[in-house]
Amino acid sequence: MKMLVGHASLPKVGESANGDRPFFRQDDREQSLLAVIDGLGHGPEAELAALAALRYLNEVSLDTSMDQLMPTLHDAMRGTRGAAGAVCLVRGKELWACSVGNVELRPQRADVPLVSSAGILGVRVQKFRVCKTTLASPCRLVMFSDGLTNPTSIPEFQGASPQLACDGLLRRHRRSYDDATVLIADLE
Ligand SMILES: [Mn+2]
Repeated sequence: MKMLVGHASLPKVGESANGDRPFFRQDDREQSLLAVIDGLGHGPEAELAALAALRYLNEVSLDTSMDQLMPTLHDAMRGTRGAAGAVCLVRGKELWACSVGNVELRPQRADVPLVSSAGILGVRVQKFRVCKTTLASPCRLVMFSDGLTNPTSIPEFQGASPQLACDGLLRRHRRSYDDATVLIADLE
């Protein structure tokens, strides 16, 4: 599926390390991997946890199933402080999604019955709840960390590009006392 992606991320006010990371990757067969990772707390240790996640997400084959990808991501992050995180894998019109802890996926014009998995990536997750659905195009996926308060203005940015919408949402809903990240993908 053709995809237009934007993201915006800021560390907690007064902190230079950012424990939050947005992630997007697409291979030459238009298989896509999207994620928002929120390292526990904030500061350098949180950033190390998020970077461990990104290292794995950058390397994993996009032919990997989500049922395999999530536990392997979890293992790749062991030894770090751990993180919350939402991950979406898109192949054609098929979407697999999984969220551990407080990173939310809010689809627009699509129904994604995702139930959050309890636990902490890299530390302890009992069961990865993977949701699979078929997307009706066009739709928008909005993923954000808990550094944003309930972003009620998502619909107001419906006509804006993913990047402008991310910038606007971050400006409007960011909590200054935590790292904050939003990622938006438009699927055509
Ligand atoms: Mn957070």
